[in-house]
Amino acid sequence: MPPDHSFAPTQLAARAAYLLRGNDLGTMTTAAPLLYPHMWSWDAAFVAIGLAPLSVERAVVELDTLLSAQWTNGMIPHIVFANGVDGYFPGPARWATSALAAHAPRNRHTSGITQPPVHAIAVQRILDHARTRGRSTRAVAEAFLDRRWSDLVQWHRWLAEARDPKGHGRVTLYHGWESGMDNSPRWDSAYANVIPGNVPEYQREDNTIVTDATQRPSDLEYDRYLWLLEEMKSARYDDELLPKVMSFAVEDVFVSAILAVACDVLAEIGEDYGRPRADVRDLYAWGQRFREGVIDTTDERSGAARDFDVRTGKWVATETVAQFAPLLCGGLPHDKERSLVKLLEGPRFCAHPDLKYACIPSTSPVSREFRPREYWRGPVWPVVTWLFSWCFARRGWAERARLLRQEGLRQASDGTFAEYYEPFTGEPLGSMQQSWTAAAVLDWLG
Ligand code: 9WN
Repeated sequence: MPPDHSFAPTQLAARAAYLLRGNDLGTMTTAAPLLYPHMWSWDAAFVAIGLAPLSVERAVVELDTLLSAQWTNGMIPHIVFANGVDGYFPGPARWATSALAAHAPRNRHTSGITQPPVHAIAVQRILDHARTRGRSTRAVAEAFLDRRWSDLVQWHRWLAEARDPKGHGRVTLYHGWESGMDNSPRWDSAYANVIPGNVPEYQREDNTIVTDATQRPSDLEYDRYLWLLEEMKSARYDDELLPKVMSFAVEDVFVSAILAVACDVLAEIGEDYGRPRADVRDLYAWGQRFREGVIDTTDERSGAARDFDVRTGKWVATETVAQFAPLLCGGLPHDKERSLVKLLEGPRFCAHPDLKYACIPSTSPVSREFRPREYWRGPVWPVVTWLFSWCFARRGWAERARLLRQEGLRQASDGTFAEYYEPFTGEPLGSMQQSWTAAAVLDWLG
């Protein structure tokens, strides 16, 4: 059950800052102290957002560490392993990217897949904070932009080209982990066609840390996750071969919407800081393409977005947070957008009468797939609340942004900084001391 105390904003911010300090290994912040003792790609971006109000310099180091593990094809890998740290499966030996992947960095161990491209948002927050500081801090942020601009553009280019070769305006993923929403009902039908072959023996570590099995993916799900690794390894993580060998291939509408926003954000930064015009042009063009790709998936009446299963050629409509992807990037005609906002703010989502806080549950409580404790199948993820509140503020929806921030902070005021929360009781679930939850709080209270 949730602790019955709640922290006032200043105490909460102090605790969040203390947490990030505690999870700091020096040049990378672990996603969580026990469950995730390494750097995760989209976690690192959110961590940088949380660090920026504390120290622009330290936030820059976080992104530098991540980008120094970027693959030479442009991919930012989903995990950068901390040197000499065990405690997470699958670790470097299982991924074997250093031995197999031509593009993997030689000086760092990484996984061989990617994660949602929220990094441009972090760069923007860093520059925003730097502008309020003295000259030397501004210089650090600007030097970072000089140093990393082409890496960031190359990252977006890789997503736009290697992961959308046919120009659909949607990012193709080859593993549910790439979505960041690992076991969401969105992927059930695609995973049903993943038939694990000869999966080398393995021992899960996650369930020795989160021992309540109802909060984590099942063993069968893990077999499939691990089988997909074997398929990737058989293709040596080669971008050209993955479409041919992978039994899981989906166009993810949520990641596509994030990419659309991130391209716009990076293009705006490029304009403000005098970056090459050709880069800015490409970024705006990708932003537009992915926005259109997202809008093309939407239901005629409700405006709800869908994923696409590349293997079966079928659209996948689920009552999950992904339906609201168009609200992140915009582009829906006015009427459809109004319907979609109504869906979000209505009883199937944020105004469900039993919700403890008016945050967005990962899966609608009225959906058949809803499980209130099970990872991406129902719980509220604070970092998702943050992402929506930030996008809504960017879109000029100040009141909606304020409400999400208010509810997100009420939920987080228990001070556990949980990975996710049970939507009806507010019970903190998964990992405690999760870095990106603290980061969201720090940005909200910044
Ligand atoms: C697999 C680190 C990551 C997040 C993901 C979340 C979870 C990993 C896991 O933890 O995934 O990548 O082992 O379950 O689903 O979004 O980035 O916090």
